[in-house]
This record gives sequence, C-alpha cells and structure tokens, in this order.
Amino acid sequence: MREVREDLITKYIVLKSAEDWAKFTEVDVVIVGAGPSGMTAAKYLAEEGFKVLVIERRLSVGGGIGGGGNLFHKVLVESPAQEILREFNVRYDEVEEELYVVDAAELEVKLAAGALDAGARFLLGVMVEDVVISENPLRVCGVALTWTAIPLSGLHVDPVFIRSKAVVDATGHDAEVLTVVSKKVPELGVSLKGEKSAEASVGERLIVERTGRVAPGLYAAGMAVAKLYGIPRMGPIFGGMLLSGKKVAEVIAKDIREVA
Ligand code: 48F
Repeated sequence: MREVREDLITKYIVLKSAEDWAKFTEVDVVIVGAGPSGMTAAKYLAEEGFKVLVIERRLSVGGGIGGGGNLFHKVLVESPAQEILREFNVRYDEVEEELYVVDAAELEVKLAAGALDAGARFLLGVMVEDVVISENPLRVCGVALTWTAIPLSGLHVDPVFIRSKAVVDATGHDAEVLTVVSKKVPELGVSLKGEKSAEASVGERLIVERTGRVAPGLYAAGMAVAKLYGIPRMGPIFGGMLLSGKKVAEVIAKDIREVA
C-alpha cells in the first residue's frame, strides 16, 4: 500500500476543491436542492450540454425520497413517469396498471448517479441563502451561498456568490428561494399562496402543469411549485416530482437557447 503523509491529504483536498469552486462561480444553471425534482432536472439539463450545479444543504442526496412513506422504504410512481425511471435505470414493480412501486434507496442513489453521469456537479453541505439580481431588465442572475454549518453556528459570516443564467428552486415544501425572493425582491412579483392539504391526483397533475419560469432567471420545480401556487400535497408518490424536474429542464433549455 502506498504511504501517504498527512499533509498531502489536506493539500490535494484543498487544491482540488478550490479548482472546482473557481469553476462553479459561473454556471448555466444552479439547482437548489438535491431532491427528486432537482436531480431529475440536473440530468436532463446536463445531457443538453449545460453546465449544471446542484447545491444541497444536507450531506446526502435524495431530499424526501429516503424517508419513503412514513419510513416504510418504498415510494410510488405513476405513469407516464416510469419512462424517467427507465432513463435513470431505476427498477420498478408494476402493482396495478400504470402504478409502480420503487425502492426508496435505489431511487435516490440512481437519480444522483444519473445526474452525475450526465455531467452535473453537486455541492453538499452548502445552502443557498439569497439570490443575486441585476437591474435593467430586472432578473435573477445567481445565488448567494454559505456552508450549512455557518447558520447553525450563529457566526456572522458573509456568503459567496455564483452567477448563472437560471436558478431553480427545487427546495421542496419550504420553497426557500422563492420565499427569499418574495420578501427581498418584491418588484419581481413572486407571492406564495401556500401548499394545500392532500389530494394526490390533483396535486400531481397541477405541479407538473405549473412547473416552469416564475420570474426572469428564476424557475420552480417539485413541491416548491405547490407552495407557490396553492396546490395540494400528495405524500410519497413521486411521478409528479420526476415529471416536474424533466419539464423545468425543457423550459430552461428553451429559454437559454432563445437568449443565446
Ligand atoms: O424536499 P425535496 O425532496 O424536494 P422535491 O424535489 O420533492 C418533494 C418530495 O420529496 C416529497 C413530496 C412529493 O412526493 O411531498 O416531499 O420537491 O428535496 C429538497 C431538497 O432541498 C434541500 C433539502 O435539504 C432537500 O434535500 N434544500 C432545502 N432548502 C435548501 C436546500 C437551501 N436553501 N439550500 C440548499 N438546499
């Protein structure tokens, strides 16, 4: 086995991380949240050749997937989202016509693997606390981020910034990016209605229908869409999350190409 001096461990971790961070300062798309909608969006955008960075507050990927249904380790997916499962190589069991059961652990790791293999990059343990805006015309053009440990520590530390053509709020039920924008950039007209109580089929359909651009440079996918438009929650069925991720990727790809 090769002998390794301790200082080399530090040196190469710091060098290679700094190299990445320098590249991450300007990307095409920042996706906030490595849940099902965010990771699905990341794969399809990266496959289109866009430079994609997924920022996840926790030290693990998956968002709400890993908890399955009330900690039972399975989740449901309905048609036509099985096409997406296939594209990520996720195995499923058809329990009724067009209704599928998926292993939660397999779903979260394969969504992440699919996004990474397509070329998306992930930062774990980092959170978005604000957006960057530009005037004339007014748009969101990046995010402010900090280590998750900083707010937990209570230390007063200024964040750092990333510039991007699109920012996706894929932060789930809390719609954290949209919430910040609604308070700090009222001119963008983002106002959150709040998520409604469960009505699974309606929630699944409306989330996919309403997924897309919220303001110039700002997009929403997954449960953030429910919080924005007052759409019912649906519990541990994930077809809508996957389809929402794919749809937001298509909308962003079109918008970026139209500007170019
Ligand atoms: O909550 P989450 O899984 O979002 P989603 O893609 O899927 C929702 C479902 O899991 C489920 C549901 C539908 O079946 O009801 O809840 O809409 O993943 C959101 C991820 O965003 C991270 C959070 O840790 C989670 O992994 N996150 C939240 N706020 C921030 C963040 C932030 N400010 N910065 C970075 N990551």
